[in-house]
Amino acid sequence: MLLEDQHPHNKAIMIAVLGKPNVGKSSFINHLLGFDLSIVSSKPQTTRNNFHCAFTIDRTEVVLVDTPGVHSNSQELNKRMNGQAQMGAEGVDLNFVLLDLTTNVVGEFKDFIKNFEHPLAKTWIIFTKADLINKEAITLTETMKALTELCPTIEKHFVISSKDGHNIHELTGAIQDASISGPHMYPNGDVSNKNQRFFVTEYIREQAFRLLKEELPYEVAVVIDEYKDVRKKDEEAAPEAHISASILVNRPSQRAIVVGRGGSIIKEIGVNARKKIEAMTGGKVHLNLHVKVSPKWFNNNFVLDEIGLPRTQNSARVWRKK
Ligand SMILES: Nc1nc2c(ncn2[C@@H]2O[C@H](COP(=O)(O)OP(=O)(O)OP(=O)(O)O)[C@@H](O)[C@H]2O)c(=O)[nH]1
Ligand SMILES: [Mg+2]
Repeated sequence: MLLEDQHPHNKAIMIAVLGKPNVGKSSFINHLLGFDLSIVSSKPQTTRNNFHCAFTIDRTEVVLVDTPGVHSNSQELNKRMNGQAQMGAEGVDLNFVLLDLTTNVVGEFKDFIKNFEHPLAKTWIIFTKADLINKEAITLTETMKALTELCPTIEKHFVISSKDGHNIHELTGAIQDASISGPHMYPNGDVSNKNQRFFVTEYIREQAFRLLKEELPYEVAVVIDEYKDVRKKDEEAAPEAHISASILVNRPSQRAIVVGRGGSIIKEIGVNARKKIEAMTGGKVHLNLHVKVSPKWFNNNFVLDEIGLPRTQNSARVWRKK
């Protein structure tokens, strides 16, 4: 019997989606996937881990690797986030470097290259947020010349918008043409190499990014304390999950802000995150949130390992709990 994932007409491609923080990497991925898998916020450095986001177009499987925005920062958390971007680009067939058209794209690209340690293999430039500029007025000839001088492996460029879908169809056609004959990595309909526990922590953190101000979202991490799938006697019944998670903050004063007056903020985080988790699991979710003070968790090996950020070459000797 011919296995569907090994059909001779199957094609596949893995693409790293790279760029500076806030250029629209996760929004772009969600637009191509057709649903909001990856978390998005108006604040930079929302994505912290790299992970696969898979979808198919006819017999072509496209695996996009979402990555944290590349930036320079000496904090251990940020070093590991940059490490995730480098790792996300390892072994891929193609790199997409996203540049936000509302910024100085050549300057931003220079800054990206400076902080991205490895030379880029085959690369396409994706100019994002085209809905925010006058598309008729842009000419990219000089810009592309400057970018190609900085990175000779650039092959193509596209001007897109994840808000109104501008040029997305042309881009997916080009992705299909660039894909290679081979088996699929996610033949059973899985969409990621990360599990539901990971996305639960992301959907809670997404609310923290939306509802908390200034530096606070950057000093928040989420860890799962307990995740229980409740087995129902009736096999047809929708699944049910009981989840307890801790929101870690750096200082006691931040705990009070995250809880909010009369528990209002943590309640809003919980209600919004639960809706998204239920949409993912397709069943009822009981979500219990606690706020814990974990001083300088962003320099703590144990916490960083727990949230899926391994040490990198640039990691400092970091503080350990005795
Ligand atoms: N108008 C407009 N806004 C966009 C577009 N793409 C992304 N955005 C907005 O840009 C902001 C950042 O988007 P993200 O997708 O989180 O960016 P990112 O590159 O993944 O950011 P990090 O994970 O922080 O590196 C959000 O407010 C998005 O709504 C676009 O095509 N048009
Ligand atoms: Mg992102």
